[in-house]
Amino acid sequence: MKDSIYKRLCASAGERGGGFLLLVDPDKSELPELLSLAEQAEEAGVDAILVGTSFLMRPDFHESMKRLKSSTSLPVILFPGSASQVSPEADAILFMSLISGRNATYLIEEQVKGAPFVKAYDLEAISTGYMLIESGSYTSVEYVSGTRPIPRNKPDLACAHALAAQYLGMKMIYMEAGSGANHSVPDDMIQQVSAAIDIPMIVGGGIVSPDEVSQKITAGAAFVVVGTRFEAPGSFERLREYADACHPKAHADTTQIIR
Ligand code: 1GP
Repeated sequence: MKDSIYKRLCASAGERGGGFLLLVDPDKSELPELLSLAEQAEEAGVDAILVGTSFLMRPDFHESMKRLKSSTSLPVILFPGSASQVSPEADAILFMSLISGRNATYLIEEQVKGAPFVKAYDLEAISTGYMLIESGSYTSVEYVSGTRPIPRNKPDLACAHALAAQYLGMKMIYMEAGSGANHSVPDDMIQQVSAAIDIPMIVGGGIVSPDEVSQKITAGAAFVVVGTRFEAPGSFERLREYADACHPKAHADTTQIIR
């Protein structure tokens, strides 16, 4: 099975202290904006582009993916809300199971529907335990998946879920507060889960500043995902600050060189 993108991202995150994944939601941006964002991402120091949404409403999704893929040399990784978002125009897919929920559709059914396409398109499948964490509001992913999140004051429950994913052989944990969440995943929960597991953790949802990115990395996230913050036209200018906050070791080295 292919694993080169996973290995490359993990190696880079190890060297630079973390990795920055930019989420592009195909339902929220027009094609020219998607392309412009992808073009600027590489220059800004983004490690990879995630593409996905809770509920796809874009009829030209596959054509848009093709244009997006040809506009960047960064890895393009699918972050699908369902099997209908498996596209041949990507390098890899976060092959996720919504392990915090008890809805068989998102635990295994969509995966069964999507698996033949992942194989046919020769996508690198990165097995990921996807955990929804309570964020202070009712999010799209909760509504669409019909699942309840893990309470934000129950890190022990989050640890048990993450460990189960690791023992099932999953390669990553994604702790998700939900797109546009009021509150991101709590730092103490990130700390406790990252101490409990040996696989890399992605953290996303409701992260709105470089300082918040730094806090998630310091707490133990290997990768931080930001999407909503860069959906407004012209918001790209601060992309580099977010990427730098995800790469504390690279930043420290540069500072030393300058000194
Ligand atoms: C959502 O974790 C991602 O699935 C990113 O969330 O859009 O809130 O940055 P935001």
